[in-house]
Amino acid sequence: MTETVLVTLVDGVLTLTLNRPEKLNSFNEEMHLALRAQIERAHADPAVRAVLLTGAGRGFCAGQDLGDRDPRKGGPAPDLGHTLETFYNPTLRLLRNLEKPVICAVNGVAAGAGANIAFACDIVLAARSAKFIQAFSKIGLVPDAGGSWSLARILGEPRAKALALTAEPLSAERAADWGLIWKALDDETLMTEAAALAASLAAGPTLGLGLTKRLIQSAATNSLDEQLDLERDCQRQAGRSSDYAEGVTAFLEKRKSEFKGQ
Ligand code: T3D
Repeated sequence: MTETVLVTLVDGVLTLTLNRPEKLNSFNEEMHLALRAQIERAHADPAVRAVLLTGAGRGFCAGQDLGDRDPRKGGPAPDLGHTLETFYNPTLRLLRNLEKPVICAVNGVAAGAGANIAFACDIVLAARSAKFIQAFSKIGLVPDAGGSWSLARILGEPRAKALALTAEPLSAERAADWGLIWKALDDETLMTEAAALAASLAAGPTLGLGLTKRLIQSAATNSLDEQLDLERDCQRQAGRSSDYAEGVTAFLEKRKSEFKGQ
C-alpha cells in the first residue's frame, strides 16, 4: 500500500511529504494519523532537530478529502466538530507546541485546512506558482485548522475576512508581502532552499531555537511584564545549555560552532 506520508530523517531533518498527489494531498484518516504520528515522533526523538513539511506532486494539500464526506452516500450528516477535535486540532497543537523549527515548503496549491496547516508552521516558503485558498466558504464551512486565528492575527480583520468570505486565491507573492509566509521562491529552487534552511536549523542550538519559538508565540497574549519574565526564564535555561557554551567558545576561538542540540 502507498504511504500517505513519506518520511526521511537525514542529519536531524525529519522531512514529511504528504503523499496523495492524485487528490492534491487532501486528508483522509490514514494521512491524518500518519502525519500526527510523525509530529509526535519529532517531539520525542532527540535525533529530530527540525521538521520539513511539503507535498508530493503539483499540490501541497487541498484540505479535507471531500470524497470522504459525500452526502450522496447517505447516512446522517457527519459531526465535523468531532472530526476537527479528533484529527485536525491535535495536529495543529502538536505543530505549534513542538519546540523545534518546523519549515513548510508549499510546493503548489494549499486549500482549506491545507493552507492553515502551512500557516501553523514556523517558517513558510512557497513556490511562486503556489496559491493559498480559504476554500471553506465555497462548501458552506468555516475556516478551521487554526485559520480563523492565524489569519486574523497576522493579517488583521479586513484581509482575513475578505480571504475567508470570498475564498479568493492568494498568490505566494502576495502572501509574502502580507507577512503570512516568509518567502515566495522560484518553483525550481523551492525544495533546494527549503532543504538548506532545514539543514541549517537542524545544525543549530535546538534548545535555544525551541525556547525562541515559545517566546515569540507567547508574545501576543502576554503583557510586557509577563514576556520579560518569560525571557528571563528562557534565557536562564538557554544559558545552562552546552550549545551556549559551545557558541561562546567558538566565537572566542574564531571558528564555526558545532552545536549538539543540547
Ligand atoms: O470534514 C471535516 O473533517 C472538516 C474539516 C474540513 C477541512 C477542510 O479542509 S474543508 C475544505 C476542503 N477543501 C476544499 O474545499 C478544496 C477542494 N479543492 C479545490 O477547490 C480544487 O481542487 C483546488 C482549488 C484545490 C485545486 O484546483 P485544480 O483545478 O488545480 O485541481 P482539481 O482538478 O480541482 O483537483 C485535482 C484532483 O484532485 C481532482 O481529482 P480528479 O478529478 O483528477 O480525479 C480533484 O477532485 C482532487 N481533489 C482536489 N481537492 C480535493 C480533491 N479530492 C478530494 N478532496 C479534495 N479536497
